[in-house]
Amino acid sequence: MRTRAPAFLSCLALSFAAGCGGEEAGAPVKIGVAGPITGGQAKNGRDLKEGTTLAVEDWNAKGGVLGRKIELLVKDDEASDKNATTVAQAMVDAGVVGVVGHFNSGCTIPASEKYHEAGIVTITPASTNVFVTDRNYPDVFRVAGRDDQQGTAAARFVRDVLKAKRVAVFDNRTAYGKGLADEFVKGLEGKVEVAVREGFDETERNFRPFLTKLKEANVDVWYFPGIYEQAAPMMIQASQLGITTPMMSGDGVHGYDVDFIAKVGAGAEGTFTTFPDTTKAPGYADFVKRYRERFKADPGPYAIYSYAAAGILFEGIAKAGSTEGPKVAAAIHAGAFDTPVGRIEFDAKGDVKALDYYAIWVIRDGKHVLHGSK
Ligand code: ABU
Repeated sequence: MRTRAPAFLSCLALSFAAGCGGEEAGAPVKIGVAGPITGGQAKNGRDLKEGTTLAVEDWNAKGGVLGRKIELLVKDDEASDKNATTVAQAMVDAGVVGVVGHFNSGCTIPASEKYHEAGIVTITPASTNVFVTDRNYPDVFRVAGRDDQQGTAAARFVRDVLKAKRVAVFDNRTAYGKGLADEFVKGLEGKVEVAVREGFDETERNFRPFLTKLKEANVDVWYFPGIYEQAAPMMIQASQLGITTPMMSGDGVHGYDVDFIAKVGAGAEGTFTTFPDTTKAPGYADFVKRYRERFKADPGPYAIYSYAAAGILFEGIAKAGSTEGPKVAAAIHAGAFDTPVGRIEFDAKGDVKALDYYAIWVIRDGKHVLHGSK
């Protein structure tokens, strides 16, 4: 396992040119953003990269942080846990102060082990598996919700609003997919029968055997908490098999209109998802306007969270008056941050305090709309 060289050695090497502290005076403050920049989840990676880029540009326009420019390193993990640890080591070697990322829980968990060992702050905008913060690392934060919150919200909806008697649950055996499926089942509290429970790899694209079981089981709803790259072919195959039972999914599908709704077409109508209602957040409209101006495209659902995560990292550095990870982490724990998704304070684990706001959405007329809205 390669980690950052002990601080005193770096200091010794740099001291002739730059003075102690391990950093050249006036050199840019390096931060990283990592996620699936390419591959089947590139839309997720784009949210992270562009949300963070906008925050870097905003801060640099007002002078950077600690009087130094911010330099952004973008690294691609292709949604693979193995790549994520390689990327993490590259970030450590490059001397980043903090990382916005990763997207996938299965990447964030191993990558943040490396960041934690090296004293680098991690703020994930999107990884919702409980274990990300349940390790209680003082330097790991997330601005997204947790899958125990999200799974419970989905289960309550299925149980109490849809009044389902029988459900099917699929998962793709990833930290996110299996973790959220388990939380959903827990949230049903034994009051709804799980008639089908199937798992398959995240590379699977032929869902007909599983969908056939679902059809035969005559369930009221099926739950697949995966990413749109699997959920889209699954829904297309369900339509081909004549399945009209509604699907419920989570934040891996919500808001990915081009990659899910456009691909699936009419078969996507009536699909439920869980995602916070960021549209009501005080800074949402301004963020969307500025993002569109900058990138000539609509932001995906996690772009605003990536912007928020980056802003918190920079403000943490400013409040700490230092780029040393433990000081920055302590400043983030102690602070309250006004972001476009609202005011954020962290609990001892690194989760957003008092966050329990998953809304239920449904796809209607080719758009995600709040369930129950006109
Ligand atoms: N929470 C959306 C998908 C990313 C993940 O947690 O793996």
